[in-house]
Amino acid sequence: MPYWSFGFHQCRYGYKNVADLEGVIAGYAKARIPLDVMWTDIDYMDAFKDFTLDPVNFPADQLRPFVDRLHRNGQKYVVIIDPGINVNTTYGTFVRAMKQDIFIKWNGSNYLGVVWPGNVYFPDFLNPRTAEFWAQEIATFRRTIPVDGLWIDMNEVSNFVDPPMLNALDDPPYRINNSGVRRPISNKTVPASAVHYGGVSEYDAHNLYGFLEARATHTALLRDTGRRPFVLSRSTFVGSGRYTAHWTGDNAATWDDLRYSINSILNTGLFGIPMVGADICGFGGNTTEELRWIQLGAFYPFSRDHSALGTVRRELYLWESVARSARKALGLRYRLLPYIYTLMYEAHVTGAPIARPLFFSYPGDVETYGIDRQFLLGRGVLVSPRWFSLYDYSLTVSTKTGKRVTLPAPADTVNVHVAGGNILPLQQPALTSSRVRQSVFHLLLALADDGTASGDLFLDDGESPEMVGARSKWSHVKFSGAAENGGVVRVRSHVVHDSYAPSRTLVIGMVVLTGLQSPAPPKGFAVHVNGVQVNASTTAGSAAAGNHKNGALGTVHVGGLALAVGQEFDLKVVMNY
Ligand code: NBV
Repeated sequence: MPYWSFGFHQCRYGYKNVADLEGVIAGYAKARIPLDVMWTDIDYMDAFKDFTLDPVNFPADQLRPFVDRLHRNGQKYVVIIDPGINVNTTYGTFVRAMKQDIFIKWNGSNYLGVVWPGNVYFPDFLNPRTAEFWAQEIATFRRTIPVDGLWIDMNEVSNFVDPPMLNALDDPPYRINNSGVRRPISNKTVPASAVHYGGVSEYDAHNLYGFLEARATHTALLRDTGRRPFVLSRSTFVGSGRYTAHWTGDNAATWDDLRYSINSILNTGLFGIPMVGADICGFGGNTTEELRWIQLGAFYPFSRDHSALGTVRRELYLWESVARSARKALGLRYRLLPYIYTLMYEAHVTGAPIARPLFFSYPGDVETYGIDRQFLLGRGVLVSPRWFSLYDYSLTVSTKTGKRVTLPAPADTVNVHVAGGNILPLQQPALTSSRVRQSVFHLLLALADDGTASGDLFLDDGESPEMVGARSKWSHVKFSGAAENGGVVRVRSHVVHDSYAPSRTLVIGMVVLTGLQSPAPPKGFAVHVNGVQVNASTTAGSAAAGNHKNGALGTVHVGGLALAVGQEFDLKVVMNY
């Protein structure tokens, strides 16, 4: 996933026109809430036809300058497309598709369904010509509106009509439970007796539709932009994580759905799709100020606010208390971006999810198995959202040793903790991820009981197609820290790979040590970098070490440093107690 896609996204079904979009972006900027990506749902299309623009509300001569302005501001633009192609001989996309003969067949001709634009045929993504057709349409559309990513919806495939039943495939001796009712398997989709390229039946290929569309869309974007694509798909299958992000579909603005979003994203991560999120604030129904979903959603791997047509607006700046929570939670997310992006790298090379259930890190602790109201980002960060229980207004969490502790959870705060033993690379919060990328790093060391900590940083340009490939430029740095006798803490970096040039100019300006066994503030410090003492008195900030108590364990800030990320260093902090 490209780096920018880890920023915050704003969407809604029902944005009226380009001015409406402009207003939302201005609202975020004015409230000083980060916003990386603006989205548009089916509202931008002309009569819901893919690759067209509503000539009145989203005309090219307004939308194009709008997207150019977004880009100049370091922001991105994503729009939706649906698979069904409107059967309409005045519609270029349809005419070209017919010429290529790429639609799903049924009973001797193209299968006719109904979706937003009315009558539609469905592209058959098993047909290699379809991917070619799709890529051409996307490239042509991008000449008018250079979207940065595509959102592929309705790809189960969703159909507004129930197809007639032709043969035994359409009515096997079992039914599906669809919205609580037992229905034939073709309910609201393409008939199971429909036929794909190579004679493959829909019965056999049904679950692959979203996967194949995601792959074709990913390939099309890659080919047209030369950059790492961003695709968001509603339907997925095993392997989809290679090509697309996923959101959990139409949830509701309720406390229950807020809660279920956690196990949904954890499951999806374990299924091999690390980039996942639920619609923040809830899609259906009217959200409330109190729900303040962003306190959780700011820590989904994919963080997007989205809502349904006709419901109350829920952009984060609309309520002052929500805006405050958003600045706080998203501010932390943006500081954590280098850590989260490094987790994307880990997901890419090992398959480990970004958001993980606690048992993923603590399989030996059976107490963690049932925990679905907290989760980990990587192995280092624990997110504990806040719930209102009618019996207990505070949150209980279990520690590694199985002890339960109660944390205060004031309304504007979401509990997020770093686990002892980790080193987190942090950057400075900003309103876009592109600004964050240029800022100075802080290294946060949370020492474990045994006084050690370790962590990773992966850096690249955030958009080259391959994260680690023969032609890619990237840097991977491993950090380790250890408390030694006599009040000494050593922090070392080991450069595993370094071909990304900015690693030489990006610097670590501060190292924060927490979890020091002696809670008493040290009386003095000496700081050495690569064996040379840094004179603490040279400037006020130079190796200036402020400190404060953190619970029973000490915390020390060592500021005024300028350690190039790509250069190995050995930092020695001597504390005199
Ligand atoms: O395109 C409209 C919606 C979209 O906002 C939502 O996120 C999708 O899950 N889409 C479904 C079509 C059906 C809306 C009722």
